Amino acid sequence: QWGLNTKWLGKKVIHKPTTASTQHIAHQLAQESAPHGTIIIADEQTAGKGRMNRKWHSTAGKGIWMSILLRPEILPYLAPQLTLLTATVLADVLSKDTTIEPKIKWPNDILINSKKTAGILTEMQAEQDQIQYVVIGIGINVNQTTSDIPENINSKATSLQIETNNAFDITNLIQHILQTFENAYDAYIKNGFPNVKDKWESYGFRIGETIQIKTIKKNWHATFLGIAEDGALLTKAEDEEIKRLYSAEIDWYKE
Ligand code: BT5
Repeated sequence: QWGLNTKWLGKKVIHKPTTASTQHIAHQLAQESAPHGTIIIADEQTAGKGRMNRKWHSTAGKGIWMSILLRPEILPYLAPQLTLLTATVLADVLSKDTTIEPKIKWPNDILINSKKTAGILTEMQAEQDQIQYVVIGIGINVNQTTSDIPENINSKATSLQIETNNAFDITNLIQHILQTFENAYDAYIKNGFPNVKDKWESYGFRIGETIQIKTIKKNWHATFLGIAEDGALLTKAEDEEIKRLYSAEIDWYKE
């Protein structure tokens, strides 16, 4: 059904018409020793997950709701690089398959015309200094019309169809994503992060601009310089101090 020309990715594909979350299935299969490269795809998710227990709306038949199980031989602290890698894969596929110019908003959003059309959720199971497995969840709004986007997010969310007035073949897009992902992942394992970083920055949202950064203790403004070799957000404050940020809240929409 999936007609993949991949070497290792998607040798095992599990397809569910409906499920709570493809992430749950991926974790279960990972515990049951499913192989590196196992894919779980759902037409509909009834409890799609974002980061930090946020909800991911997964309208039936209108998007790509998919998890990739990986067993990467990298150190656990580098796992966030896989999110950035995945974002470059999605941006590459969207810019090839559509007329759209996608942007990547650090760390995990794909934007079209400044609205979110895809999100990535990376979850890791590690013991000491070893990764047992990583699950990369990919959600892409494809064929939703405006009325399919829930009201509470319709000012900041969009779909490929809304932005292009075209309907897309979901299976074709999945094939293209998996083929592109396999090549990008193999290159990353072989050559490391520098090429991923360059590609990421070529799509980076608001690089060179002033952003507002919020942590529990304070708020400040800084110039967004790009990402560091380890995937952190690189900023320069008004006093010229260069900082790497790992988990601050960024207010991208103001100013
Ligand atoms: C994400 O979280 O962007 C990660 C989304 C990952 C979804 C995939 S689908 C396959 C796999 N299975 C799952 O259960 N999850 C993964 P975050 O950065 O926390 O963004 C969540 C926020 O985005 C929400 O709080 C909403 O504001 C907004 N949002 C929710 N659903 C959306 C949608 N369909 N399109 C655009 N924005 C959405």
